[in-house]
Amino acid sequence: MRLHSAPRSGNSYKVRLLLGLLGSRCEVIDYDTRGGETHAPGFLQSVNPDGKVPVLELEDGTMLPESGAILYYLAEGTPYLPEEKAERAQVLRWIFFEQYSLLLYLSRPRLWRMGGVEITAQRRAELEQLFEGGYRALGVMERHLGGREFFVGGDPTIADIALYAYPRLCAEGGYDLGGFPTVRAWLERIAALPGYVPPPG
Ligand SMILES: N[C@@H](CCC(=O)N[C@@H](CS)C(=O)NCC(=O)O)C(=O)O
Repeated sequence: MRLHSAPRSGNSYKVRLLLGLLGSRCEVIDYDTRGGETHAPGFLQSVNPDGKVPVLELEDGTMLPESGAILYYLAEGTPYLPEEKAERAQVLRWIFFEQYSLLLYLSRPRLWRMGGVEITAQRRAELEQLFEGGYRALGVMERHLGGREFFVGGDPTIADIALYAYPRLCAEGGYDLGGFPTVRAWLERIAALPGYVPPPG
């Protein structure tokens, strides 16, 4: 297996984190996403027509894009994906929540800061909306985690891995997790797991 990845990509980090927790090794091929490498014709043709990482290249050469699908594939048969049907559905619920209700709001302000993007009046207005959506999603996580150690069942699953990356990185975009003590305690719980891989610096 090979992981097509980018060094500072939070979505790629999710996969590297799970690989570490599972004690699995995988060749990593890094791309410069800001330099447009993932939109080169060769990448679009043979790795991912969507021009994004992460992509897991399976032993038979099949390309599997989308962090949630990759986590699901890698976790099959491990404690990170429960066997019970209703719990598996809950895992998927949180992976979809992360993609639709959390990811963009938390990742874009970080992306702009990392890229030194000029904050025009229009972008400032957009940032306000992003923070509003992001804090709302963090509130959902805070409420769900009240009285729980992990998102689904009593042990860590790929729901936690999918949800971990961007809240862990969001301070780089200007977020303040001060009002989310339960989320912060959960972040520390994940960071204490054996095999934990630190986020991109
Ligand atoms: N839904 C996808 C999102 C992947 C994504 O947005 N990847 C970013 C890096 S974190 C990327 O490749 N950006 C380059 C681009 O869109 O040009 C996933 O969860 O894997």
